[in-house]
Amino acid sequence: MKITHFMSMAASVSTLVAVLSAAPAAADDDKLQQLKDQGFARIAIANEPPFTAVGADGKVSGAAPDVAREIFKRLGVADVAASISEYGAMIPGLQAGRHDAITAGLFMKPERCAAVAYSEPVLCDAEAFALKKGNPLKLMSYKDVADNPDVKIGAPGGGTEEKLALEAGVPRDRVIVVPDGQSGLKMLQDGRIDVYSLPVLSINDLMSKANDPNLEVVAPVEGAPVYCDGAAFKKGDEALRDAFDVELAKLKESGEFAKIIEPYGFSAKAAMSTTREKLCAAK
Ligand code: 6CS
Repeated sequence: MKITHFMSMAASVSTLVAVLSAAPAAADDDKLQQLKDQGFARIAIANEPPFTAVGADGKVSGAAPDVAREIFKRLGVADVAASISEYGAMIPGLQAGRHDAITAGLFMKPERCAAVAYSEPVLCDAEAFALKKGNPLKLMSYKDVADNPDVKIGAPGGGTEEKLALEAGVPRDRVIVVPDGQSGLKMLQDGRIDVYSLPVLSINDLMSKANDPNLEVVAPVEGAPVYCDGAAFKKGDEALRDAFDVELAKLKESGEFAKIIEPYGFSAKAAMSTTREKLCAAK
């Protein structure tokens, strides 16, 4: 192989290596324009009031979609189109391009922050237990569940409560995946689970509608953190996320953010007193 040919070969290989190693996650700076042209943003929700809700008429509401709808409107995207997903399937769905954003109360945690581009905080809440009246098993924490080998806990698949239970030492076969609130209540009433765990506002919403005198709420669950969600965007869509954050900050500043979320029971102050950086770093 002549030197010149070898050198040009070597040069092209090193150039190729340089290009590949420098290539950022495919930044999609015109994602916002795509959504404007599309006329709506496809959002993932769980249908867990008051975070997210789908009415009998198909209307999407809940604090997270209401905030997202208002912000997308200000960005020139006319509306949102929601699809219901299990929490554990939301991030894979976003990464596969089935959603443009997750606006569902998907709490910020380091492992999730590594997988998506979160906005600044939107909805904060503590964790709760729904259980038998009088709390006969004296369940105040996920550790109490772990310490009693007879106790079965229900929680959303891929959700925070499932992870908290497993981290507290509850064996996998005593953590029962519950697809939605109604199912969780029924399983509790039928004795298939001894405790059902969701965020406080979700449990309170369920219990207020169930109006079952044989059940009660323990809130907050001892030892569990207060979590906050943000809207979650695909890695590479940081330009869209940043545009969302600009409008979110204006909403917070003007008081309109509080007007949207506080009727649902959420605290604007809680979301405004923390940041994505702090929440994504929290252990
Ligand atoms: O982020 C989560 O995993 C949790 N968020 C809500 C609003 N409900 C349950 C879920 O596990």
